[in-house]
Amino acid sequence: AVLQSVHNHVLYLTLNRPDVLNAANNALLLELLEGLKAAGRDPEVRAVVITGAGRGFCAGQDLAAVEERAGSFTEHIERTYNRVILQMRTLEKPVITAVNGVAAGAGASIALAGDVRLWSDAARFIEVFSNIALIPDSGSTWLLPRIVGYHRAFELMALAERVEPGDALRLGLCEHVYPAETFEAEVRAYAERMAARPTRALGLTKRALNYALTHTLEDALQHEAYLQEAASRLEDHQEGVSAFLHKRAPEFKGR
Ligand code: LHQ
Repeated sequence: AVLQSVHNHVLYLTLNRPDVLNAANNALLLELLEGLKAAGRDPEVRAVVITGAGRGFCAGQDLAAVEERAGSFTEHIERTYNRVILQMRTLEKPVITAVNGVAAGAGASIALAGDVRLWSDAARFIEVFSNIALIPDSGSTWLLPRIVGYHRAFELMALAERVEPGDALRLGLCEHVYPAETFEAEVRAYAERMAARPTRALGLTKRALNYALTHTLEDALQHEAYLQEAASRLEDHQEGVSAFLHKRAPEFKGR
């Protein structure tokens, strides 16, 4: 249900149930989770791209596969979606969501949870949950209001409005929009540029940002100082300083 390939230090995780716009069944969620975990262990991987096969990104929970659920909704969500979202946010490498088509429900949450969100001009974002009288999950209630504010988030959720790429850029749901025809090549070039950055320092940057989102300025300053100590010991830091002093481009190794 998820295709994996590594190319020039970028791991591509391609959600692959195109007939149902990559709606998520258990296999898809667990394979996505395993792929993200493996990315954390593999020093060759310096950026991760999550994208979808076919014309969709991810249509959320496969509504025809809910019988696969072992136990309650709560247990299902905790075992699958929540772990995927937490793994994306805590993986100390850049996670890029390459939103090739419609992202709905939990699929919209996954699209949003990337560190960088690249959209095709064919992408659409829908907090579709209220159409089936559910609440937004997989972190949407935490992340979306932090991006667009409470009121815009509520309206998007309550009316299940379809957000088009122009509005997504304006609202901050994505960083870049590329034409569908060149999307794959643009994503590849972007991801490789990201993979050439000082991976460990970016991992610590993620940790600092995530910490800061839920702490006071005083705590965040202290946490930054602590993480900076770790960053200062990285090989890439020595390389960056040396490159600067010798007026040449740095060659980061990701360690
Ligand atoms: C689908 C789906 C789908 C199955 C398209 N399932 N087949 C967490 C935990 C526990 C329980 C419940 O929920 C959650 C979190 C959630 O994610 S809840 C939200 C679940 N997702 C939805 O409600 C979205 C349902 N899909 C849609 O609203 C539309 O398909 C969208 C707006 C995504 C796309 O519309 P279109 O571009 O018009 O495509 P389509 O509707 O024609 O879909 C294409 C095919 O994909 C179609 O099958 P068919 O056999 O007719 O070609 C759909 O049935 C199938 N599909 N989403 N979630």
